[in-house]
Amino acid sequence: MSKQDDLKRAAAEAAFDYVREGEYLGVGTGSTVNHFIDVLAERAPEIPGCVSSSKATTEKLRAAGFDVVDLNSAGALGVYVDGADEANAHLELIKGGGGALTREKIIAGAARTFVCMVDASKRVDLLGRFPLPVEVIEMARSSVARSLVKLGGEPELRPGFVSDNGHPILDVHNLEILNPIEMEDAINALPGVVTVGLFARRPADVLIVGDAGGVETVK
Ligand code: ABF
Repeated sequence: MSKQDDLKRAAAEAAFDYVREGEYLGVGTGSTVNHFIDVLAERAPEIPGCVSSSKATTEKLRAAGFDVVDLNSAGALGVYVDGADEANAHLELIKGGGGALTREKIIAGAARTFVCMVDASKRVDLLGRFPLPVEVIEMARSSVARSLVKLGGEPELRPGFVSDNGHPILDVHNLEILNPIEMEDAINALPGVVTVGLFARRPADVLIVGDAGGVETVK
C-alpha cells in the first residue's frame, strides 16, 4: 500500500466511528471510499443497507455482503461518507473527479451528517487547482462550455467518459473560485447543467484528514 493509501485507509477507519447501527448508510465513490468499504466489511455494522452514489460503489458494497437500496426506499438518511478532490477550511469541496458527482450531491443533500474523508494532499486554501467537474446534458455541452469560458474557466470535455446518468462531464481548468457559493450558484443557473462539483451550499459536516502525523478531524 502506498503512503497516500495508508493515509486514506487511516481516514476511512476514523470515518467508521460515525456509522450509526440501525440506520441506512450513504456511501460515496473513489479510492478512499473503497478503503471505507473494506473497513465496513471487516467490522460488519448492523445496518439495514446502504444507499450508493455509483455503479462501482454498488458492486463493491454487494460484494462485501451489504444490501444496496434506492434513496427513495431508504427515506431520511443518517450518515453519508464520501471522499473529495479538494477541501478548504470551510469544509467546502470540489468533488467529481471520479465522475459520480450527481448522485453524490443528491445523497449528501439528503443526509443528516456528511462525513468527508481525505488525505492531507486534498486540503487547499482556495478551491480550483483541481479542474472543476460539471456534468451537462449533451445537447447543451458547447453552450455551457462557452458560458464557463465567460466565467474565466477553460473547460475540457472528459475524454471517453459518460456518467452513470448518461451525461458527459466538462472539467473546468484555471477557474478562480474566490466565493465557492456564488460560483456554485452561477454554474447551477446555466441551462443544461446537471450538477457542478462544488459542494459549498451543502459542505461537509465533518472533514477527516489522514496525515503523516495521524488523523485530524475538522468540524
Ligand atoms: C469522490 O471522491 C469524488 O467526488 C472524488 O473525485 C473522489 C476522490 O477520490 P479519491 O478518494 O480516490 O481520492 O467522491
